[in-house]
Amino acid sequence: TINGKLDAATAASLTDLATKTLIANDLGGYTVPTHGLYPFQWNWDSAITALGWMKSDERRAWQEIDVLFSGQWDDGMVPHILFHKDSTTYFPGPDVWGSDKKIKSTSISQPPVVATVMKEMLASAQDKTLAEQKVKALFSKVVDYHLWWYNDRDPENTGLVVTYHPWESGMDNSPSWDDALEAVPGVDWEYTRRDTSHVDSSQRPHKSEYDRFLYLVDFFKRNNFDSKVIYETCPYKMNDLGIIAILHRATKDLLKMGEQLDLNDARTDYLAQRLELTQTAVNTLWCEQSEYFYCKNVLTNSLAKVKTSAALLTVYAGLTSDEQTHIIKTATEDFIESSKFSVASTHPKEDKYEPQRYWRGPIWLHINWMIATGLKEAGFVTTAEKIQDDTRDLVLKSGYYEYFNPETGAGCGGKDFSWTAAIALHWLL
Ligand code: 2M8
Repeated sequence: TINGKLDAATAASLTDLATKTLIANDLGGYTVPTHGLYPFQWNWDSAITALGWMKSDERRAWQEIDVLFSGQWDDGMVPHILFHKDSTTYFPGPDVWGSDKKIKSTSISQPPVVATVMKEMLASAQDKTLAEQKVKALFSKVVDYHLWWYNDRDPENTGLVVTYHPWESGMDNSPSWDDALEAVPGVDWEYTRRDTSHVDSSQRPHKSEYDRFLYLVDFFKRNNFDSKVIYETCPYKMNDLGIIAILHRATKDLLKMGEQLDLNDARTDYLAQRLELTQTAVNTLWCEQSEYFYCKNVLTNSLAKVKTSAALLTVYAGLTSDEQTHIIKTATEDFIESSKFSVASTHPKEDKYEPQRYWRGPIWLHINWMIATGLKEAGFVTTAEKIQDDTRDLVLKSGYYEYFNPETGAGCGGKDFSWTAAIALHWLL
């Protein structure tokens, strides 16, 4: 790159490739993350992917969100996977999850970035009439979704929602979950994974983790997806900084969209109260000694003291005090300086850092976009631009892979990946 910018011909060919990647992954109204490895609609992938569609087809971008909400449960939950069509290339499929909804789905959600994405789509839309019409039609569904997070996952008004599954965090095998997962039994039945037939097993979670992931899936089914019972008895309950930060930011963005289009109702006042609770409660995840935010195992009331990039999202969420903002900015720079490419998902100096094993080290472009967005808004433009330049270099070097090795910049996991292409279109090109 020249001064971090691409020459016009390179930018045009990368734009073309990214657009073609989305088209190739389009199954008619929803986009799979990549064929084979992930053959369904994933919640936060879809939201991020809509940002990419905005560059070539605004109607198709809004349709992505419409189709995502077509799978919303009556209680407001938007599932983490919608199994629109059968596929044999992924495990665990709809039968293992066992939910009985009109559109088959999983029974957990994923980081709720969708309202933030919609706000960006509204702001950047060429077709404002379409955008406003879509936001108006979707608004109460998104409010329902956010209310579900706060009421279902924080019924005691602690200010911090809980998550019941590492797959819900989207950061599947982050070292933040290691201790909490140890207390979860493994399943005692045989199963065949599909992920390791698409991707080298050295880049995927271990069997010991899958055994526990599946135990939890089974646990939800055995308890008939009963929110109250699961809240009281789930053997895995975490305060995940990723979900908490993304939800907080998205709730603020939702309220701003509502104000902008005059869509406020009494329920938005309630969401504003929830924001205040989180703003205070997040400090229970702050460790004074190490000057860092950590996820918390709610069942043992202990912080998972491993430095991951999820904590860097607190600035993007606007959850930090002025002092904490500076500390997290410095911590982000430390992440950046500790590997050739940034931002590693686990700090490279951590014992548990593994540069190519999924969420234990590799770089994910949508996380980079969120971290950099937060820093830029907080006035740290140089650091934000450094992240953006690194991200561009990764795409230039390796293309639209699922995630990237922070030491070598090599692409890992699935190829021709939707959210990677979408972030390039939205932010890099
Ligand atoms: C990964 O998670 C799925 C389960 O949801 C899997 O490994 O099978 C995660 O990276 C998650 O964040 C992502 O949404 C999904 C599809 O890209 O893949």
